[in-house]
Amino acid sequence: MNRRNEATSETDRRPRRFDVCNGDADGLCAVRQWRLHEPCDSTLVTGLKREIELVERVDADAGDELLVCDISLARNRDAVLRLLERGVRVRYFDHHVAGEPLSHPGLELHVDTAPGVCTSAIVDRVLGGRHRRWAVVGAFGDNLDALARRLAAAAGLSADEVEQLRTLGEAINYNAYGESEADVLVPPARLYATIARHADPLAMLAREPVFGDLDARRRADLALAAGIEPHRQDARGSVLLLPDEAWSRRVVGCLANELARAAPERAHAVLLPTNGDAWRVSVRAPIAAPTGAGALCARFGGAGRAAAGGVDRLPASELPRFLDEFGAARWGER
Ligand SMILES: [Mn+2]
Repeated sequence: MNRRNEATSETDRRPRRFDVCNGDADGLCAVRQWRLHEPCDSTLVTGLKREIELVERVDADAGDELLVCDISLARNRDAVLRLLERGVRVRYFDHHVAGEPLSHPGLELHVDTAPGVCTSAIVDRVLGGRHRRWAVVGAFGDNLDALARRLAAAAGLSADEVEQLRTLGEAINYNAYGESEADVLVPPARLYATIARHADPLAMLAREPVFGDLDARRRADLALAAGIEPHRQDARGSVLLLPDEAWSRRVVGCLANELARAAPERAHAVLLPTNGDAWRVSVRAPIAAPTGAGALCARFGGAGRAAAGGVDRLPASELPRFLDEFGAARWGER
């Protein structure tokens, strides 16, 4: 092999950078923090909330760099390994169940699956709180109220500023939910283009009307959901079956969070009809006992973290078994 030619071709090609993240507030705010810390031209790879296996969409080569935020390593493991073997460097931040430990000289891994932690907070920790306001937005987006308020207090934010960042986090999170881009107001990749124009989320909220539009639409969708009676409800849990409507598909994530906050002693399952006689399921463990959601979902082919999980496709025939296991779940046990 001609070593000089190899060296020339390596130096001729500038390394490319890819930012791969979930399209929700936590994912986008994690990337925003890192890119404020290390600005560069990079290609964003993101999608709707339900799109998790994003690393396989990246066509990177030796010398290229990947930043991956807020998507499960367990679901992206093979694609990450393939890129690492190709000589791509990968920096990975996440709080979802990661599966077997993965170690490679090209991999910098920051995974923390503790309940009460989100990816934006992990990035905040690594950056020493340099862009903390974005971490507050991400934490509110993931419904981690206590974490968000702790970060906000450490950043010296006023009560009014905290409320604004909460509205922002919830609006960005809401915008990631849908079956297709037709369901959402702005595809998350386009929303990030707006976010990337701003260093400060409070200034962004004041100047960019899209976030007020998202907040208004979110409230309207929640009002529609409030009219639906629970399918099952007792002191330990509540199950809501949504109709097959675009507003249902948009509101399902923030509805689960709102319900969880309104009844913190209860677990919540929100189910949405999906293609072919099946349900898409969102589960929230009780806020007062925030473990067991991911484990329950995993028994039905889904995934998640301790406090929140989901099943992409629960066949309708499996609904009775899901309702039984949801009702019998021992929340709060590790
Ligand atoms: Mn997250």
